[in-house]
Amino acid sequence: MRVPQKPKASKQDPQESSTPPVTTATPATETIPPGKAQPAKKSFQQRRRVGGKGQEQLEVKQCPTGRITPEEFEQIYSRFFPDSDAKTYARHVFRSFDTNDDGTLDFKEYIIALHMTSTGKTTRKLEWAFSLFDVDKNGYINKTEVTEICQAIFKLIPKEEQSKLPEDENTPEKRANKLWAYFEKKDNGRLAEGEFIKGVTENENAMRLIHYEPIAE
Ligand SMILES: [Ca+2]
Ligand SMILES: [Ca+2]
Repeated sequence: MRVPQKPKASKQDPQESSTPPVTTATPATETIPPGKAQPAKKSFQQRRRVGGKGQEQLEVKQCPTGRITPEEFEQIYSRFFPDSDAKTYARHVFRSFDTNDDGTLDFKEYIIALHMTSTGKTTRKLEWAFSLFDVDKNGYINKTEVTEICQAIFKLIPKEEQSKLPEDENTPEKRANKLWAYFEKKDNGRLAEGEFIKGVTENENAMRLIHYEPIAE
């Protein structure tokens, strides 16, 4: 299993902090799911500022454990994808961030998640994308895993939008086939992280197919 580099932002050890600023029990409306690039970063900065102005008590009350459960994570995602089913995708994202496999996201994991997904560096985002696709965390992506994530991505796409997709990517299987073909691997082959990042970086179609960007309203 790959453990992400500890970012500078996580210097503050959650165990030592009596006032974790991440609210989880009742996600505030401004809580942005990791993966939503810039807003997520802003959200964290806002939270830190709020924490710095003496409102820690409120935050702590709302967040007694300082941990996010899969259900809470799904709720956060569902708010951002009201017209589709974000649960499956949220579960995969959650798994990719739950680096110690204990079934919850602690403060450190959450901060790493924000760092991985909101930093401007494409490589860091693609490292995260790799961990998202590596469903069994064995260090390789196979076609079954690509299909699984494509199914989750597909559920994020509102039905109306699905009907407008190109013929060769209008089902999860077609999307997976198209994406897998860009990596030039056999159906029973597997992709290491470097190959995945290189393949996606060199092909904008592959880059587009590994995620779903909601159309801005
Ligand atoms: Ca965990
Ligand atoms: Ca794997």
